[in-house]
Amino acid sequence: MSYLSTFDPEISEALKAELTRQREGLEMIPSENFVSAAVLEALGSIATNKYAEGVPGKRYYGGCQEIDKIEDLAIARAKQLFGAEHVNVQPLSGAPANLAAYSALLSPGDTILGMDLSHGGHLTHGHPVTFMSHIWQFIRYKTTPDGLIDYDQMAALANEHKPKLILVGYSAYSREIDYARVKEIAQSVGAYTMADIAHIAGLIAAGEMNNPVSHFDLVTTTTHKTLRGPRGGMILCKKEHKKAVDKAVFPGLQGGPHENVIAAKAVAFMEALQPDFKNYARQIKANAKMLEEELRKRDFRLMFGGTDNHLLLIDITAKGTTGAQAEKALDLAGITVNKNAIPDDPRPPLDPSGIRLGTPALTTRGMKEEEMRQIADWIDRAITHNSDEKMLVSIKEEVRSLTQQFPLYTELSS
Ligand code: DSN
Repeated sequence: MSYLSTFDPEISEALKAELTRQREGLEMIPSENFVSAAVLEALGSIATNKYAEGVPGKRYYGGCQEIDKIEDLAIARAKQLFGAEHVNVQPLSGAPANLAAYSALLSPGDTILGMDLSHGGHLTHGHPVTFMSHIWQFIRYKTTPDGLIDYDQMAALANEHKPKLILVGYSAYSREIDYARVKEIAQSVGAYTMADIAHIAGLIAAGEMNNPVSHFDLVTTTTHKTLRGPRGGMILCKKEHKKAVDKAVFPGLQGGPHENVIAAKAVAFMEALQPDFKNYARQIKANAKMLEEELRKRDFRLMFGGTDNHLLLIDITAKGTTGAQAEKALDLAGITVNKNAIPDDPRPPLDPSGIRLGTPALTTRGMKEEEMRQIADWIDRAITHNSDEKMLVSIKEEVRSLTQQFPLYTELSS
């Protein structure tokens, strides 16, 4: 960072302060993680200088020999990780990957059946505030009162609306997904299938959750959540969709791929192929399960009946507070979570009824069940005393001393 601190002290100082924040706090936003120093190095590399529109071996620019090697490695490793027939590693992130996936298989005006946002879906799965919702007609299924995906409702809606695509994969849903059942429903109405595995990609790669890749037409993901790579996206698909997917990404929606990010993706995929990544994924789940148990003991109202993955969605109004108040109190206590809607939430999106929390980043730091017990206690104390500033500051001190036992980025100067 010496060049940066000399040339641009303002940015340098902000980055240093952010490093301190990441080191001293408990990162519990389930979609966040800490990449390795090797991933950071690739991300900050000279590959950012290169234009390489097209795909390896078929570029619109000269000088792509090394870039082709990098992108080919990223593709080969991603195929191996997920058992995919084809992978496009160029999507800039999850939302562009989803847009490209829809446009690869559908025509404007076609119908997509996806999960309601408040039941755990994602904005890009058809929320009316997105531009995509003007291009395609989205129908939404929900979860049952027990908190499981309502496959019967999915089947009934599929029958009624004859969608061209059925979509699963969620950003706030904490249970396993029955891909074979979804495939069956899709086949009964001649629909394509797509899974957005952004949140759980690392767990799937490690064999810790069901893998949709062999059942489904398209699978999209980000690379920066449980997969622990750089911020980015990718699309995995059957060979028969290769051409359509590649064309949809470029020239359909994107220009030059970010090859430094693709290099960092390749490094992260290599990391995920190591035997140790399996232990990491297992521990993410074990930590989430321990948090579930400890929070349940303290009368937290957990949505969807608990967790099978890395996250928990909690109706925090049952504790006499709101999502925004809880997020703020926990922030002051050094615990970062995000406010989140609960199913059919009567409250507004900027101050919903829930909070969402997860264990991938804590697990990367090496924290285990014992730390989860302690963290559940801090969460409870912070929520119960959310307007007691002294209490929140004292929790923050305790949090800081725990984080010192789990050093982060020792390779980087402070
Ligand atoms: N924003 C991501 C998340 O937090 O889940 C999803 O895109």
